[in-house]
Amino acid sequence: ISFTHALCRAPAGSVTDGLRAVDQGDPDPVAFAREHAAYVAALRATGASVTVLPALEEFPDSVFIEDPALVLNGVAITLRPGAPSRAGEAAALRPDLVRHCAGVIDLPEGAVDGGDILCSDSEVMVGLSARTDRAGIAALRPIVEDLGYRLRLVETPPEILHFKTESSLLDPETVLATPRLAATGCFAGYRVIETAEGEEAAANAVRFNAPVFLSAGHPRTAERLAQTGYEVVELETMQAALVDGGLSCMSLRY
Ligand code: CIR
Repeated sequence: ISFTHALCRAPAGSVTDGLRAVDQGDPDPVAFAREHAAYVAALRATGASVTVLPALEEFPDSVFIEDPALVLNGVAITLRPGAPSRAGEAAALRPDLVRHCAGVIDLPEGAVDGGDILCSDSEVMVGLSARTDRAGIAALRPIVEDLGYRLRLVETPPEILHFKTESSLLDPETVLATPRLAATGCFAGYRVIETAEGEEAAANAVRFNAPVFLSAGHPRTAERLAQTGYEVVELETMQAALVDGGLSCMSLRY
């Protein structure tokens, strides 16, 4: 939850071709750029140094920079995104990871999307999903353990894109999650704050230094967090939501 740096990637015009489970219309690249700029500004306002990498037109989903890599203790791991149209994003990002991180390790096989990885201080939870398979998790395990973390395999319920679509870490002991993900029992040992009914999309939040960034339009969940003592800052995610993205997907935090 305490970060000095973030890497983001500007949304491409081709984000209109981004993957989505249900089509509710294409995102508007201009509005997306505006939302993204507000997101970057909000991260910077916490005092972090935020680098915005140039848009990659050949990868419509590349604004969701969290999926092709994971940074642990300043060391980057290039992942292997499970969607064919996104597989090349890790190689495209790699030179920037070399420049900005203390080292780069490549996941050798299998499929893992960063959106399926929830990190706390001590453990890295990795959700099996349509994008993340057992071979990828098995390959990731020794890398994560070498970096001093425990890896725990969890299940992403089949109707959810990514494990973190419906969960985020609020502090070392506390997770924000949807009732359906919490009901799987995967957060045993953590305090769980559930999103309010009808506000499931709020679960993809980001604790980044002092504030918790929450997707705008989820007033009852915002209220729950504020009452628990968190500083809540709301950010618009309407464009990202049209292509199944949220707040955590748009940065690599370290
Ligand atoms: C995709 O389907 O891959 C993108 N349209 C959305 C990725 C969202 N990323 C995330 O939850 N980490």
